[in-house]
Amino acid sequence: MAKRDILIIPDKRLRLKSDPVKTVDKSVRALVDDMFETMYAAPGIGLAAIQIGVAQRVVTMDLAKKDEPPEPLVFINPEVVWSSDEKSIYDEGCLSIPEYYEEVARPKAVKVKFLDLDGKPQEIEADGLLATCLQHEIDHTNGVLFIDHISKLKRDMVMKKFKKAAKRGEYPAFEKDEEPSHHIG
Ligand code: GNR
Ligand code: NI
Repeated sequence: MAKRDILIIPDKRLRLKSDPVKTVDKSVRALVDDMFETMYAAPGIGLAAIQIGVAQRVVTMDLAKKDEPPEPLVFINPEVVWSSDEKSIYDEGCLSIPEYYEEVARPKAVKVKFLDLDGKPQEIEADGLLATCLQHEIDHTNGVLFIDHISKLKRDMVMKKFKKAAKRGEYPAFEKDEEPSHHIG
């Protein structure tokens, strides 16, 4: 088990479309272990593998409250197969966009098919926070971030702030942005 660095925007890897897992083998279980360690340490309620730089369609989640026992959930190759017309609004955050929160409207309920850790096909119907989080994580597997669902004005402001922070080296896990900075400080 190892805690991994979480990629922060504008890291381009966050825009990759992840590959489906072909076989749920030991290497996938090792990845899931690292993802839980990273997610619990952050702390976050969900994590997609691409957030630690692995472009595979693997998601971990734990929606248990602090005073409740852990409820680790794993979704491999998750896919929305039905979503409600009714929308719900949730104040979302993302470990790859630290300390930024904004309201996002998404389908209130979804049906998601996925593989479990035994490689067995499963399907769940979710609403509430589970539905929101599943959609947020499935977006990550497709290179989509929650700021893609807010206004362009807000998204541009967030991107600008994080590009500037990256140039200043404010986040240790930051990858260098394209242009070199012309000055120090
Ligand atoms: O920890 C997280 N909290 C959260 C809150 C509202 C909606 C979605 C999330 S997921 C986020 C962790 C994360 O970035 N997962 O990709
Ligand atoms: Ni996220």
